[in-house]
Amino acid sequence: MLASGGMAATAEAEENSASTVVDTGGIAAGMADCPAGNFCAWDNYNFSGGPGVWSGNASNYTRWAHSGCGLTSLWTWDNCASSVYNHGDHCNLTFYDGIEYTGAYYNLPRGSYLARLTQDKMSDGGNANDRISSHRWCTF
Ligand SMILES: [Ca+2]
Repeated sequence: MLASGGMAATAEAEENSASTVVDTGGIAAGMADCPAGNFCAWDNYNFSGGPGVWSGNASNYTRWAHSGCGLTSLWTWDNCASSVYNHGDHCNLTFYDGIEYTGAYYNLPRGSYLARLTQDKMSDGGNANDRISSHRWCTF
């Protein structure tokens, strides 16, 4: 009896888990545009608008054009990202407010993503939205 009850509870938990995946299908769809081995950024929340895709370090986002970022970013990725995904194969990643890996930063573990950067604080306590100007792999 106990074992049977336990199994039922497990099956129910799996169903709940599956329905959660369905609810976030839109998010997963955007994230699927980020190929394995890369760090990706989108100019809107929930992985929409982009992505910018980087397999290596990027010391200065003004060198990476993206029309969706508009005039305030001079049509580059500088100070533009609103959601990000570390889809790297083997490393964590740090992104920075300043170019050349300077200023406030945020440590993003491998496999982690941030769907709405207004909700994530950088090292100076300010939120991370529209601030990223460089990133580097394997920093922590
Ligand atoms: Ca910045």
